[in-house]
Amino acid sequence: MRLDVVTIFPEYLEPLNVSLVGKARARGRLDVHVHDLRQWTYDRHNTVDDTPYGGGPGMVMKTEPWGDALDSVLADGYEAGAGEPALIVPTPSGRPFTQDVAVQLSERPWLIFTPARYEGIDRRVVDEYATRMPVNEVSIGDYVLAGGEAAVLVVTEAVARLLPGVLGNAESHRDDSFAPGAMANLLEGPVYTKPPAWRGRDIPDVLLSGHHGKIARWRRDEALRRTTANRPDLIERCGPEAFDKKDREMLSILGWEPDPEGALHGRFWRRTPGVEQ
Ligand code: J9N
Repeated sequence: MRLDVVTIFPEYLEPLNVSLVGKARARGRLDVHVHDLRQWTYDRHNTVDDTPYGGGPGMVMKTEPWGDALDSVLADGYEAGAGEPALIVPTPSGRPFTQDVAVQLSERPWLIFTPARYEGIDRRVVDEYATRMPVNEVSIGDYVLAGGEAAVLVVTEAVARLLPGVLGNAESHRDDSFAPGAMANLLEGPVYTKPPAWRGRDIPDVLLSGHHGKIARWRRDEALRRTTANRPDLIERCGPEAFDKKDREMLSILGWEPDPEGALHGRFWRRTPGVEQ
């Protein structure tokens, strides 16, 4: 996979040289190109932004540097035989970046990222390149960053670890929380390693029992406990078929019950009124 990043802060992308993404590059799975947007400015001040039409606060990134940068990156990549590009634009106004989106992006040969500072990029840039390639405006969460660079690191790491040969066998991603098909999309429960006693705290006995059936059930119960506590939305949207008898028993202990009107509004589970947990 080829990645291009065009940014006014190329040094912010230094983490792409280390850790998992760095390893993917060393293993030849990723070919990363970081470009300084100011290469494509021609005035004394290397201007990349200007005031918004219609007024308002902040600055808008100008069309010409982005257009020239993207034309140049596209020419380079096509010449190198990178395949079909997709443009990724981090913005708080984008579609949520989820594990499913990461999987889809990991199947593409070439991703071009355009992290913006200020109040974003002149809309005509996105509209222009959308006529030439798929454009994904993505949000990594409901909070506002100062710029898209950190989002590029997030998306890149989520995608890189899905590439064949990047994660070792020991760290494979079949059981990830949010991996399509993982534990019916429950969060992972707690994990433990040696020593068995630490500062007066022991490991749950079941994990030392060697009883694989009981261990699996305990893990599932802990996953339900953590998911109801931290992500009730994930439980609510589970259909009636998502949980077996023992799951439903645990959900009842945790103060959850089937919503009798579930089929009407697509929320099949609700907190049992008046039960604290
Ligand atoms: N999810 C998300 C993206 C962003 C920004 S701010 C400037 C570019 C991208 N904030 N939050």
